[in-house]
Amino acid sequence: MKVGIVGATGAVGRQMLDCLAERKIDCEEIRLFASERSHGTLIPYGNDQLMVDVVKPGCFDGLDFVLGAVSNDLSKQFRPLIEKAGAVYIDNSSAFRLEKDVPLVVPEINGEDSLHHHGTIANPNCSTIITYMAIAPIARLSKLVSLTASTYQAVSGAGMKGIAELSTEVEDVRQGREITPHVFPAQIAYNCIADIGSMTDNGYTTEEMKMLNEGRKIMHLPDLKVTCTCVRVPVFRSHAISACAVFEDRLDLDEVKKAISAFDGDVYDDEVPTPLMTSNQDKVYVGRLRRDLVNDNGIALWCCGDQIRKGAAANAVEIMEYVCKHA
Ligand code: 2RA
Repeated sequence: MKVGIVGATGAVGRQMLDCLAERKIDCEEIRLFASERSHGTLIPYGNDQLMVDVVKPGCFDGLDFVLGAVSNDLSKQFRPLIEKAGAVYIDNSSAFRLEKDVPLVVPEINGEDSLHHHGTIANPNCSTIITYMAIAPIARLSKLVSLTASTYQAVSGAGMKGIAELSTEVEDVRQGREITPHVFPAQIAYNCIADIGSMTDNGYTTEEMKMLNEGRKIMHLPDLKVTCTCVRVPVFRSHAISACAVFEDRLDLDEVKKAISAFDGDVYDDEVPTPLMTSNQDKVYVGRLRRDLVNDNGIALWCCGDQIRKGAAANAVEIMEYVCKHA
């Protein structure tokens, strides 16, 4: 298999490369692409080092898959070149996620959808992936009717610059220096910011609307009702979500726990999962399962997952594996 990664020097791009190595994916060739600034950079891969190139005419020729970890604008620029070269584009941007002909896939939930692609497959938003990984096994017991969620999102969701901003601000506070946020809309050190993405007309942010729109597509539930509040927290890695889901039936909690434990990619944990304990691994941890005290058919839970891995890079690599295995 010949694989390319665009945006190879960012947090997600680097993790994609690590996932290829960890999963021992048999790659005959790997081509890394990033901006002019990173041209010539060497990135370790197993016992080798791979050199980063820039995107130029013909650079995708001969590749089977291209994994994308670039902005929406760049993704729109690269998609036609990748499709023209005959490679399958697995895109982590939000540019095409809601397009009818672009499958939006979490392999454990709707892997089948990836087989109906027309050249591009979209990776869902990170907090959306982690939340529905927790909800999907329950939705197989009874139809999911509605979801109310609050997210606690790590700074690395905003990439390397998000990590740098939290580190710098913690030091600035320690030294008594004035804080000037650049990446987040307010100081993130010792703070929480309920403002991720940009504001939309209905008072919800773009990040919050992804939980609704992407959730409906992944779950094949066009009428699913979702209310979400997305919050940035001073945590380096791994997003956490508090979710309350209402189903058509009143479910037995032990059955629900069993279903979550049996679901590929999930771990049910009677201890309370935390971002720290769920960082740098690919599973989604679910805990605090209990009956909702507002809705008779509601279930409340807490879940955590590494958003650079399962919320982005690992999910993209899993999509590639799924397509290879089933195509
Ligand atoms: C965030 N949703 O956490 C983004 C990453 N995809 O900001």
